[in-house]
Amino acid sequence: MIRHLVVTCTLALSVMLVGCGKKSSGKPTPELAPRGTPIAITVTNKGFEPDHILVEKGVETQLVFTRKTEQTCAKDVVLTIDASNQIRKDLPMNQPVTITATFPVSGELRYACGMDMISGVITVQ
Ligand SMILES: [Cu+2]
Repeated sequence: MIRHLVVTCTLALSVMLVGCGKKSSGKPTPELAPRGTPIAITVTNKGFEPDHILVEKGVETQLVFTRKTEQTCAKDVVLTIDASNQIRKDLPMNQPVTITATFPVSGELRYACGMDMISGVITVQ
């Protein structure tokens, strides 16, 4: 009985902690994937999913984009590393496209469609 109570309290506490970790957008903060794990990003009717990812500074990271809808304009993706370094890739339907990149500076970067209407955020930590 007591043990059950403790488990319940721990659960409630972790729910509260998760709640505090949320950004103002109401979406949970992304978690850092283990090194070497490709990060999958899907293009759906809602845009990029997920639209916020977390990567480790200075570690080569693979982002695998797969477009699964014809309904949005995101038929390509532009990843901005810095002012002089942009990676642009076409996103053919249902075909995973891998971008391998290393992020040298911590902060926030963006990935977006070619017209910059649909986008996501990369937090480099
Ligand atoms: Cu667009």
